[in-house]
Amino acid sequence: MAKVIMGKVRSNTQGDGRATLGTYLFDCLKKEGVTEVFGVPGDYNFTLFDTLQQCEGIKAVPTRNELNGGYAADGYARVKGLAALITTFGVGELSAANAIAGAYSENIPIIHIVGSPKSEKQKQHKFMHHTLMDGDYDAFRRVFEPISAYTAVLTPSNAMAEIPKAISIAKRTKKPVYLSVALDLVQQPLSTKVPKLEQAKTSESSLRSASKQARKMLKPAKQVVLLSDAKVKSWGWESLVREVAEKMQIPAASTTMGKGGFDESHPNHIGMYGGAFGSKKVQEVVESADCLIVAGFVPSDVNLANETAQLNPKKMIIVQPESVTIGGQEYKDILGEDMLRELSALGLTAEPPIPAADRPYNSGTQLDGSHPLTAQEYYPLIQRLLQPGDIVIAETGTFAYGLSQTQLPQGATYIAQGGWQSIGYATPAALGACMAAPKRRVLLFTGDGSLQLTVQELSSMMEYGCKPIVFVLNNGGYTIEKYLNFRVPVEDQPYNEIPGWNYTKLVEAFGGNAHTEQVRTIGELARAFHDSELQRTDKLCLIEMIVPDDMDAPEYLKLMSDELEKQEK
Ligand code: TPP
Repeated sequence: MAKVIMGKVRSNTQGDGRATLGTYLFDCLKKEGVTEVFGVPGDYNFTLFDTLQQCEGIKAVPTRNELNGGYAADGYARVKGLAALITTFGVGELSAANAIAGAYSENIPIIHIVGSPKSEKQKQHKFMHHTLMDGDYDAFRRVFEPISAYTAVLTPSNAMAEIPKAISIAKRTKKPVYLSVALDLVQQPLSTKVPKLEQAKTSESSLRSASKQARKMLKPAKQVVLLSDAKVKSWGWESLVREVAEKMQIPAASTTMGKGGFDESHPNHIGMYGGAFGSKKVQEVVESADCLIVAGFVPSDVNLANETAQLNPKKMIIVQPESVTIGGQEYKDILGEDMLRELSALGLTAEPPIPAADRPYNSGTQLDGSHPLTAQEYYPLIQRLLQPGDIVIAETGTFAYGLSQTQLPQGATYIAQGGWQSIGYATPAALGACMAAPKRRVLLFTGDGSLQLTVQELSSMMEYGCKPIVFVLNNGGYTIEKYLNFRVPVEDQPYNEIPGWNYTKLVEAFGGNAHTEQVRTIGELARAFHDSELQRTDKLCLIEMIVPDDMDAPEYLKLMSDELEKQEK
């Protein structure tokens, strides 16, 4: 990695060998495997950055703005399990609020650290820059309260209690936590002992009752199906859900938000479930099951395909991180992982053979095709080009819906903001993913409109030696929005058009050394991918996919748009 802030000279203590608030904070993060901290410096967080600069084994990764820093932290946490972000008081932290709220919504743990003005100034309620000029120093912490699992204002006397507590809450809830610290307190020595933290655990009696009830529902069931949803990924249950399907010999499908949580190359995986918008075959299997085990359920409009999903709660076993609901009855104080292990151990196996998988993109694509790019052709091609272990990042827009229907190879990590859907997320998230796993291949798929929000992070990626392959879908505007606003003819939606940028020239403007190609046909896309594969060993690659038909879109999105229009009438 070139030029990332470096400076590994001193140990993580102050001069006299004692830990300071700052060194303790970064030591705690390091113990959790966080070795990169995203963020933007400011005069209220200089002591945080200066301390970080001197810590060994953990470094700052500055981003071009705080929103991007938050998204990068999110992408990093999706690969490494936990991330950290440093912002400055008011202006910096509020810029990161969208990313933090997204992480809250999507169950991604981020330790958000805010540097605030000197404690004396705060006590005296002075009107300092970056404040609301009303002396209220708690205003921004309150902004973060509903979008963080925990907030605390650190001092040298509470840091040894608050920092481990905040990290433990972030890990348990998989949500962001907020820690603010005054500029002058970061380098002060600590003055308390670490209290023992309570860990969440399963109530044995509750688990026994749930297990008995589950057996009652499962035993007479003829067709049992597993549905793997969003929280499977956040809570790291990938191997547990696979084991349930294997031990019970049942088919498994994934929801849109849960994509990638169940190994899609596994013989029990039958495809993606998307209510009326997705595969009819998968819909039939899931909805006709007489017992449906749903792991990590998030009953959102995205997952329930705008309420077209027909899932009967009376036939469902819903396994959540700290509870289980069976046929509508909730059992509290059960860790989801314990319930999944229990289901695997029940010794119940299904009779019928696993139905054949439905993969919309398994049809062949002519790689030498010389006609203009269309979704119908490029998604099957993309699916063929994916490799085991890839990190695939899909931006909100037509790409997210199209890519949700691909079959991922084994060991692939799929990153998308399934529910929060903030455009601009994917590019900085790709920076985070590259930092978290420098040896893995990272493929970023972004629309042109989304890229225009957070494009600067291409420059961070080149600066720090990241080598993703970036696919920019140039369809000249917000195509997905044109599908979703069916009330008005497309010609009357000039607000859904965007300025035409020269995407391949961006990398030059950002001062980087990248390999770029512009492609207009499926044959050119296949060749560009092949070239990028050779070039990406030492540089970022950017492939601009020029699609002449601005209404070209994947089938899933078309069905969704039709259904939404019907529902509106
Ligand atoms: N602002 C934010 C921060 N997030 C949003 N989701 C939106 C606005 C609304 N929105 C959703 S998708 C989209 C917009 C504006 C357009 C995406 O366009 P593009 O990236 O070009 O993808 P395309 O659909 O054209 O493939």
